[in-house]
Amino acid sequence: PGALPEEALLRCADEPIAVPGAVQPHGVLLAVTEPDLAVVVASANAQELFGRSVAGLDQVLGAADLAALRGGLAGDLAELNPLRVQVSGAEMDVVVHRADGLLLTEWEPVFGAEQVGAAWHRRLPAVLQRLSATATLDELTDVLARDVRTVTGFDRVMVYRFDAEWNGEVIAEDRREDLEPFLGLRYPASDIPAQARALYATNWMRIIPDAGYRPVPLDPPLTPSTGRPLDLSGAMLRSVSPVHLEYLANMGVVASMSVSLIDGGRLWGLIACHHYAGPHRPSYADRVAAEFLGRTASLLLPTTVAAGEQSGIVEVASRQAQLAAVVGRTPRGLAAALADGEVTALDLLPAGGAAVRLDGQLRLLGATPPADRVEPLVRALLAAGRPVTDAVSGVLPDAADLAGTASGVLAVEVPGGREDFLAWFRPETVREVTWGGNPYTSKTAQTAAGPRLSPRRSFDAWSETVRETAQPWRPHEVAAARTLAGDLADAALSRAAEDNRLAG
Ligand code: BLA
Repeated sequence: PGALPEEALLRCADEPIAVPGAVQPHGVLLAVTEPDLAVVVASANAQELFGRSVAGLDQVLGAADLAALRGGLAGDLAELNPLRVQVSGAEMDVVVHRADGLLLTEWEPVFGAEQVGAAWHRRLPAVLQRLSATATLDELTDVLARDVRTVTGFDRVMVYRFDAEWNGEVIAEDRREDLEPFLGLRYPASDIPAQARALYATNWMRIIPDAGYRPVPLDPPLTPSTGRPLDLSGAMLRSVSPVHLEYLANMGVVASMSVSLIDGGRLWGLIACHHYAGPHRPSYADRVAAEFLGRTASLLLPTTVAAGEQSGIVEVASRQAQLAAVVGRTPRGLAAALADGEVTALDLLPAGGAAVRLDGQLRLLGATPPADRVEPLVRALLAAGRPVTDAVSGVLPDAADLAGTASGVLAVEVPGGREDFLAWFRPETVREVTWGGNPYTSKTAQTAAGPRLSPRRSFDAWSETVRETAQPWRPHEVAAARTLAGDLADAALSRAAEDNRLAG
């Protein structure tokens, strides 16, 4: 009892996900030697599937299938997968890869429900065309979510993007109509711990067809040649962490699949799929199709993201030019022009609200703190030398109650000694998550290993870390704000000169 959250999160990162010592029950794993294909390690359900104990692959494969397997072993194993074979009249997909000096063969019976994306390769050109025709990250991820859902038949498909601290946000979603949207929801880094992210940065896909499954142990538990449990990091049947299964249960998820999105070797995000109605197991071919879409999107990501950032910069620059023109042609009443004109100060950059104080007049736009709080807030930030902040309450604890509108403030003085300023406000990013029908309930779960953080607890922990913080201000936004303030100062100077000339 009383374990610190950090300790519990560390335990999370200790989950031995590469060597769980067990597989999921929707298939059988046989690890064999090469070239004789003698079984060294088998999952405990092998006998049940094959109707006998298996000492070598030649006992279960027909001559033709055996020849096809042997023939493929010299080349790229990925090209062999899946090998469709007949075992005592039943069709199976066999998928192979190497680990721990052994050939790991995974056997998955083919079920009737395999038709969802069977004709997928015929649609491939259209799908690729759709993906590559997208111009923005929103479009790309929308198309990706939709097509992965079409191919796999999951109830919900999300595109999940990591931030610099490995927290994540659902940035695109396609779902069954009646489901509550998750779009825009954010999750803490601990929901996908470091060792899982490391694995997902090299292994593109994982599937849990039925999160209520009973793990099937490996026999023997320790591989004789290594003295360790078999490395299952590349195995499609790998049994997943019990913590994660608890997480899925808390979310009401029965089946889960995720495909990595990788940008230059770095895990950029995940395509995360949920099924709620019951177990769901897309065929191997359909899973590969989803992986293919993830890989293709991954190739398109860097240019799409860069284009988006560039267009954000261009957008701010063009608004800045428009506002400069307004300032240039408005000799009097600039506060009103910037607040009520066709292009306002709030349009300059993405923000929830803005304040314009010119010639002693204060004008507020959008969502801002109450009028009587704005000026003291901005002056205090300027006085503290922290006019640009995404965590106001860290600078001014008394302003914590303004987090809903002003967790982030970008303030600039208008030079000229009139105490004029411009300010932009951003709200805190945290939003409460309400799980329709299946609220997170358990807080700290007691397990044999001691207290563990449940997903609900981790969300609370994350909320604490990001509460009262806003989207950070980008350098070009700060620069544009300063330029506008400079333009206003110039306008004030030329107006003063004009007044002097008229008076003189
Ligand atoms: C794994 N956590 C995962 C995975 C996802 C998430 C997608 C990959 C496995 C899969 O495909 O199901 C998280 N899933 C999400 C999130 C959403 C979603 C954020 O749909 C948002 C909509 N998880 C916790 C805590 C721990 C934890 C507190 O919340 C640890 C104590 C662990 N998550 C955890 C572990 C794995 C994991 C260990 C690896 C599972 C594995 O591959 O074995």
